[in-house]
Amino acid sequence: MAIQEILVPDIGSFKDVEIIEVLVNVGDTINVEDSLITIESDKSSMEIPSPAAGVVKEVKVKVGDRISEGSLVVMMDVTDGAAAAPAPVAAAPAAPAPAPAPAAKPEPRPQPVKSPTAAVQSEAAKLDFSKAYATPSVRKFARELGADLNKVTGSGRKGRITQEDVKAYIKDVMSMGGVPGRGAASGNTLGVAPMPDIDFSQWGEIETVALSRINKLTGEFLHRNWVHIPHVTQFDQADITDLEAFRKQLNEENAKSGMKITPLVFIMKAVVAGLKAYPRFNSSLDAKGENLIRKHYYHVGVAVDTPDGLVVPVIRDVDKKSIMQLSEELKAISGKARDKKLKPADMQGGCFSISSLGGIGGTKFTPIVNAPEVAILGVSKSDIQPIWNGKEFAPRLMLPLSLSYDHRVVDGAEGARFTTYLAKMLGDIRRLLV
Ligand code: CAO
Repeated sequence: MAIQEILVPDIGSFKDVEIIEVLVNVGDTINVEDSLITIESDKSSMEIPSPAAGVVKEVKVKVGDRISEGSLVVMMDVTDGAAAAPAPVAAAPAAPAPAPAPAAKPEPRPQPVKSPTAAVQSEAAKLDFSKAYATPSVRKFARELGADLNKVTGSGRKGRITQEDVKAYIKDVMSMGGVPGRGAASGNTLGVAPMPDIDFSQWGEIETVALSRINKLTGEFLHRNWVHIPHVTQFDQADITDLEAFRKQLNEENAKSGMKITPLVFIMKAVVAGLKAYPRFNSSLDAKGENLIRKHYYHVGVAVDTPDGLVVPVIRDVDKKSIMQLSEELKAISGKARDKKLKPADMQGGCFSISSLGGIGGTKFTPIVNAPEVAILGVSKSDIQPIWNGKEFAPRLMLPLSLSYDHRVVDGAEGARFTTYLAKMLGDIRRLLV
């Protein structure tokens, strides 16, 4: 044991910066890399970690003091001899972030297995929070709950992440049926090298734009589903020439009411017919992957494009609603989504999702299954094609369908049967009545 001065290490271009937090008290037992103080410049904040383990004997700084490299922070009764050289520091940039300096990435400490949440905590312990703008107590809180701080949007001063922000993030993740921290951690569990941290400004002018909360959450779920679900996408097309003529007629008849019917509502009805004919598509795998939970209700999620990102509100009991009711509900719920008024419950309980890009364009795409559902239908823009009718080529309006499904639940043959069935229903919508 020896009393040792703990000094501010090399902190790059930071000089004469203000201390905004003192994170230790006399008598505290400190481990190597525990943060001692937080300093803040105009652009970012930074935590100064302890290069040594021991007991704090004297705190030599207070909030508001200004420090530079070499300033004395604490006197410590050192128990771990690794103290001699001050450790490099990990910067926590505020938005907009400056080009990050190469940051030391402390090895995560092993987490004792104590509770059912230990696995999630241990995954969170592996995450690198060095760029998250949060105090040590908030970092600790996030690790305890297994939350990935990199995905939390800060509401504090200069975008600092508060404990409340972590709680709100956990609430959002849970309400969408997820596990905090798992999304990002899943990349690590594959043993894949992390994405490199690149300074793009070396090649030209750049700007940094923060992802919205929806972007972050959606990204986490898409990543999780992409990694966990063995996807197959089946392509097909439906002849909607007659359906389109009927839809146009309905729209003309309803012109005064202002109600517009799009192809999507007919597709929803055809999907429900498909779910009834092929019930494996209306199921979910249980958590152990040993049983299928078959649903006897027909709630369909519809992907809605909003300025803040993709959301998938659910329209309930599609089997029990008319084309007009579905049109009204689709209009209302997509409006609610774009006005950011959806509640978590509006996005839960779906059996199957539809992602329609038909109003935009494209010929086909491969949507990602919206787990715990087992399939999703992508719809692209219809166009007129020459179709052989046995005697000649006739111009027909063809609708491209892209069905992605979880291959653990649905076989390829069943996938092809489902799209063939959809095409048959959409080709002659009278069949939806049978
Ligand atoms: N082929 C050709 N035209 C189509 C079409 C199709 N498959 N689907 C819709 N259209 C037409 C509509 O009839 C409408 O035409 P008019 O204005 O002439 O009447 C126009 O395209 C716009 O339709 P819309 O997009 O407003 O309405 P919708 O009912 O088809 O879709 C909604 C509603 C909320 C699903 C849609 O607005 C949306 O947000 N789509 C994007 C979904 C998305 O981002 N998916 C990707 C997720 S990642 O997998």
